[in-house]
Amino acid sequence: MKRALSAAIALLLLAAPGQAAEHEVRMLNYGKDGGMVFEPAFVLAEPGDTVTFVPGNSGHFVQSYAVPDGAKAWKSTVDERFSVLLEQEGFYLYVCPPHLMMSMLGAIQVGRAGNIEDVKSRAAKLRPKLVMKGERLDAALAQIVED
Ligand SMILES: [Cu+2]
Repeated sequence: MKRALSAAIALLLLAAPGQAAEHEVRMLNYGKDGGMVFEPAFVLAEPGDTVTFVPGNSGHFVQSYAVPDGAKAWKSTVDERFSVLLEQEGFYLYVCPPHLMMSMLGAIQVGRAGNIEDVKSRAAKLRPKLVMKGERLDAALAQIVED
């Protein structure tokens, strides 16, 4: 039954090409767990989807920290909306550089996360720079959907 359902869903997905989703992530001074956050901090996307970072408060921007091979790194301008078209499958980690110490960071998975090992080794280098709420990085990595 479960398998039949997944097959039906897969068929639906195949039957609807070009239905790229648009995801929105807000940059906030005060999130649900306190402090500066990207909300939601994790987005599960498909190739062709777009993520738009929206400033909810001022002083934030977004810079990629780890991207899959073949994907372009990105960096936005402070206080401006910024969209990223996600064409490359894999796991992406990003940060708000001025608030890195407070673990203002997030992650996006696009399709299969074939670059997990690379992301984990990059994350190990990032972890010591996180003074407060470093567990957010662990939480981001815990979101990796393996298949
Ligand atoms: Cu920030």
